[in-house]
Amino acid sequence: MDNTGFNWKYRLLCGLCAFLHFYASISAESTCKLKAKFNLNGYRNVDKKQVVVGGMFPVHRRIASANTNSSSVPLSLGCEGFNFRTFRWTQTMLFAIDEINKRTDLLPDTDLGYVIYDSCFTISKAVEGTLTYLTGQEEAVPNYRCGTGAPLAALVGAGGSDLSIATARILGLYYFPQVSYSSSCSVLDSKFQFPTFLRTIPNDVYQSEAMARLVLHFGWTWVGTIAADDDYGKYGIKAFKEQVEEAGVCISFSETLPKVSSPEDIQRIVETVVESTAKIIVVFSSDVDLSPLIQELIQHNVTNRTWIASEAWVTSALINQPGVSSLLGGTLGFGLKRAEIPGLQRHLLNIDPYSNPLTEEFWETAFNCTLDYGRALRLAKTAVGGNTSLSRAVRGVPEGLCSGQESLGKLNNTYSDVTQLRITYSVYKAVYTVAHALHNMEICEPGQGPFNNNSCADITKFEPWQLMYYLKNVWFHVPHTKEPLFFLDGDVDGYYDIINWQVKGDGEISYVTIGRFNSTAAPDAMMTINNASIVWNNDELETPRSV
Ligand code: TCR
Repeated sequence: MDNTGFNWKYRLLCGLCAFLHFYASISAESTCKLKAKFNLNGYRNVDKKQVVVGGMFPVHRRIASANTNSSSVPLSLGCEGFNFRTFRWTQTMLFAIDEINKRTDLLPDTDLGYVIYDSCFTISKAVEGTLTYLTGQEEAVPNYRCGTGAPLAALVGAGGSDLSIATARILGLYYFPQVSYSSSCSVLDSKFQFPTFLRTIPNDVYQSEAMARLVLHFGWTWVGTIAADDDYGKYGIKAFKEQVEEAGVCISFSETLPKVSSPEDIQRIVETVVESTAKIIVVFSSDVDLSPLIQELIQHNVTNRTWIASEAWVTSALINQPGVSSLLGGTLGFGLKRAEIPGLQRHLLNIDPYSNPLTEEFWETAFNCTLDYGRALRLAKTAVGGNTSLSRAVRGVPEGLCSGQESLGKLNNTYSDVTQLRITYSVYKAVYTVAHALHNMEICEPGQGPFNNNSCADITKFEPWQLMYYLKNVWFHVPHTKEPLFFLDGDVDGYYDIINWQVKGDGEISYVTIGRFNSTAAPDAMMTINNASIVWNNDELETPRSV
């Protein structure tokens, strides 16, 4: 029996709430709109139990502008701005699930299925997705869930901290676990407010501390700050400022990046940066929010500054575009622990463009083409019973159309770039966390369980709080890296590579690790920096002064 190609229930809530399924599927009829569908792909291991894991990723960068006309039925807004980096995270979740389903030592009697939502980088979409997930319906009715059979495990997500804060409040009401791969904001550590929130990314208190130590390490006493207009930016920069100000550093300027594109605001920030005598600028922001400012600074030929990067943009291809080297060469920043994930690249390159509308959109955006031609060709092939003479007749793909056979490998796209698997690795760890918690639930011996009267939970119909128990107590080694993973109050240890942007001969930037920060080390050994290996802006070897 083949259960390796097992892929069931893949739903993407994107844009107009279209929900999609992989391959052929069999669905039990019911009045529930988002009924669990089981993709059997011809085969299914009926002996196995099933559990659904939810995933939420900011695959699009924003929602399309709202229709403010209140005289017609309001519709859920569509999304735009496809993000290749975050789409890679989505595919990594599928890869991890597939890997787990193939294993015989982890969850041997249970198969994981998945439902994935696109939060479009927007709180309202994240809330919509969470309610849909919890209730099992397209139009979510709180406190009501359609019986879909397989129990829901946890939600892996939601992306930015502002999104996770919103989703964690809803999930917390039901004591439903959430495991985040990228929400690092310090407020999320409050177990009182977010009782069921855990994360595989370190809390930003460590990053703010590391940034402050970095500034003090080089003796800089005059710095400017720029923060995104969200919880990540605001809390991150606040903690940084408190620490450096206490040590006598003065803040030259504090700017906030607009969430919704605003040329006037960007212009104002450019002027501030240009006019300030501070040579060190600390930026706590996601790459998406920072990108418009960087474009504008390049237009103004700004050089001779040293940028301190927060983790969200330190290795981002959206920021590291051709032409940034004179502005951003010499940048220092904090990157999460990096890992190699064997087999991931092959999985990424083997993606089937026709799986669902999101993969279609990915393909069309990546190759700047329309896939309809390929679809037409396939239909034509089936019509003539697999006879390819028709396809041969129309072999030359007309311009602007693509066949789905294009080579992703040749494209050099961020999506399949596996050199900087940092958040991607965090996604991988989050999925494994859920799998290990479920595994421990599955192997519970009756009479020796952790619940009332030493009872166990039943993996076919457990309560969210029962899974929460196992998640809190999870302890395992992450495959391939052997890194131990466990939570202390839902948080992991703070570890960062300190990365320097060094400009190579061809003008390209390479990320060189010049130091480390480790929150578990003794206070004076937490940060190690190799000063001599740093290359500063404009290829200077001497540390810039900002006093
Ligand atoms: N925490 C940010 C979001 C974020 C992010 C990223 C977004 C992080 N790293 C990389 C895009 C790419 C870290 C938050 O809001 O908590």
